[in-house]
Amino acid sequence: MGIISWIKILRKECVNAVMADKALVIIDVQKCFLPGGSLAVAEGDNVVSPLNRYIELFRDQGLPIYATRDWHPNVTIHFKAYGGLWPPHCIQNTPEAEFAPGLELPENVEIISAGIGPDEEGYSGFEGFTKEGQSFMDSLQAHGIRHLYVGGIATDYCVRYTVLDALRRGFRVTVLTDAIRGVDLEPGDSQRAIDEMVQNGAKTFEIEDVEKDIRAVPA
Ligand code: VGL
Repeated sequence: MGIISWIKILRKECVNAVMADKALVIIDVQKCFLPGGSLAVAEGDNVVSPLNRYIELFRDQGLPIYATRDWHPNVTIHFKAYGGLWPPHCIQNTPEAEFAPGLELPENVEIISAGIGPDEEGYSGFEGFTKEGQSFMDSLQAHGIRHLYVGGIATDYCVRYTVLDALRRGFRVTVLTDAIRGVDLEPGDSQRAIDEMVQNGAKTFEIEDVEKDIRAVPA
C-alpha cells in the first residue's frame, strides 16, 4: 500500500477517534414536565421536535444517545410534603414518568434514572444510573465519551445541574439552546442558568451548528 493510502487511513482513524467521543444527552423529557403535567414547564413540549432532529443526527453517525429521567419514590425530600420544593411528579413506574409522546428515542438509547432514593433531589444526571446499575459517569467513561451535547427540561434545574457537573468533571459541553425549556420560578432563571453554564465553559449551539459540527466528517 502506498504512503497516500496510509495517510488517508490514518486521517480517517483520527477523525473517527475525535468524533466518537461525542454523545447526545436528553434531560428529563417526561410527561410530568409537559403542559398538563404535574410539574408543567411552559412550552416543555416544544423541545420534542428539535430533539428528534438531534436524535436523527447522532443516530446516523452511530453516536451514543442518553436519555435521563426523573424517577422518584412516593416519599422523597424532593417533594413539598417532605420538605422539598416541588409537588409530586415523575414517580417511578407511573404513566406520568414516561417519556414525552413523539420523542423518537432509538432502541439502543441508554436510559439514566435519577432521584431514585428518598433522600435524593436527583437534579443532576450524574446522580443517575443505567438499568444495570452503572453510574452515568462510569457509562460515559466506558464509551470513551468526552463531549456532551445537552438538551431537554428544565434549563434552570436538571439541565443546569447536569451541565455544571459535567464541566466540573472535565467534559466538554455544548448546550442545545433550541431544545431546552425552563421552569422560571423567578423570571429570568433560565437565562441566568444559560449565562452560568457558559461562564463555566459550556458552548451554546443550535441545530445548524451541530449539523455542521457532526456531519463535517470526510468519508
Ligand atoms: C426538574 C424541577 C424539579 C428537572 C426536576 O427535571 O429539571 N425540575 N425536578
